Amino acid sequence: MRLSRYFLPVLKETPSEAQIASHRLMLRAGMIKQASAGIYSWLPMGFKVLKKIEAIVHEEQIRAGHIPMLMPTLQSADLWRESGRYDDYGEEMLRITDRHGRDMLYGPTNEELITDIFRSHVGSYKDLPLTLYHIQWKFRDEIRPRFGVMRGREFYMKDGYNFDTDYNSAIHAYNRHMVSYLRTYERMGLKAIPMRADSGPIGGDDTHEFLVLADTGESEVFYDSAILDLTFGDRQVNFDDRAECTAIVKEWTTPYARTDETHDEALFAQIPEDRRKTSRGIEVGQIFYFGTKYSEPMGAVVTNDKGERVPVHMGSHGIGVSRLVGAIIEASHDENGIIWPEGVTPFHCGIVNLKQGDTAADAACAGLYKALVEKGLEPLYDDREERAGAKFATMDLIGLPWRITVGPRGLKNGVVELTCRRTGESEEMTPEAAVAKVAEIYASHHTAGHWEPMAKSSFHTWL
Ligand code: 5CA
Repeated sequence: MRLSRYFLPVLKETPSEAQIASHRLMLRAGMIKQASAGIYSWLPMGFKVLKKIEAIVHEEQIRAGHIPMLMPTLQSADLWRESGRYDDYGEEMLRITDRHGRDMLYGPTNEELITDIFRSHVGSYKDLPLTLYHIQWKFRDEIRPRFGVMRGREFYMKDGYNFDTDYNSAIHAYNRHMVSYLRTYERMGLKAIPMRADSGPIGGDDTHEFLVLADTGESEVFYDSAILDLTFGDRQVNFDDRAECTAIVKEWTTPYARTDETHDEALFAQIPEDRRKTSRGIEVGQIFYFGTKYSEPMGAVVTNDKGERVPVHMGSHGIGVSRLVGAIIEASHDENGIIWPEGVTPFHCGIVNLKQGDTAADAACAGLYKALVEKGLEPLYDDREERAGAKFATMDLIGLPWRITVGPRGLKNGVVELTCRRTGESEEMTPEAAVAKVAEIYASHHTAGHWEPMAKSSFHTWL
């Protein structure tokens, strides 16, 4: 993409309404524009990051054996009356009446709708286990929408629902989700810690939230710092293997980690003092096992292997896709702007032409652009008639992990400059060497167990 042809409405001033770094930076980098309180338009660069995050979520869900689908945003109130949640959900639910006077609502989550689909089509244990998920807009009329996309009213969420014949298989589904979430967040460059939490309006006893540590997080968390040493890395997991998933869950849930809702001072006190940590965290996902809470009242039953009709055991599993855009920035920025992790960056590499109109510089930039594209990468070429300082400031603000700077002086010696956004370190090298190095960095990122070959699906083709 050439910057002169893109739509990147960067703001010079720091918007006064934004209280936290991610909100400020998303506005300044022209990623979002508020449409009304807690509701945002996603401008091209914000949309690109959102879709990159969505693609990782899809890939990891599919890898774990879960099946994508799509449910609508508007739902009929009747289903929610069946589960009893129409009245329980309260003011957070946006209620709408259609022209026939029928009660509708903008879905805050989808347990009822998915249970209705299940009961209409599945009747035997032979069709289980089954996990269906979708990524769809949700609406919760939050009393205090704030921090930009972090606590929106309209937000984008992955919600998955497992259906199993008995407790043990449902717990395997719970564990499988935990394992796939660990992979998912790590691919986005995040450390998200599973913490025992409270289930709120979704219900059930077993629930973990995934929290990214950040001073601006809304949750208070307590943990054993030993958990920070755990990494998922490039281990290959057989998601059908119960023992393997259980072992990984045990590894991550043995060190103490809880939100304030479930915090236990006595247990906490047993951790060696230097490892006892209190901090704030951003909740980027939550998994629940709630058994037959919805299947029983809504009649989602299957015939088991003894010929008995039993309600299915269910759980639901959410990832805050739009919140993640803010959470990643919160975890990865400096005073000059965003620093995208390689896994979610909107463009892989920036190209800055220090002297637009100079024949040699223009040609070198065009050559770099072509070479990067041939390596399967997407560059953003700043080809505007701007001062070098302004171009660098824009690149730092929008946070592409790598930048190649091209100027007539360097070209006389046959070199360009490759700069790492995270460390600020620059190195001079030939254009060919710069392209090879950037390509190598992304190739190793994609193959380090994070992106081993999968059947290409339609999710990849248009990103
Ligand atoms: N049905 C369950 C699991 S699918 C559910 O709704 N879980 S949830 O309430 O925990 O939401 C899942 C994730 O959505 C949260 O972990 C959080 O990351 C994100 N989320 C929740 N509310 C908001 C909001 N107002 N703005 C942005 N993201 C949100």
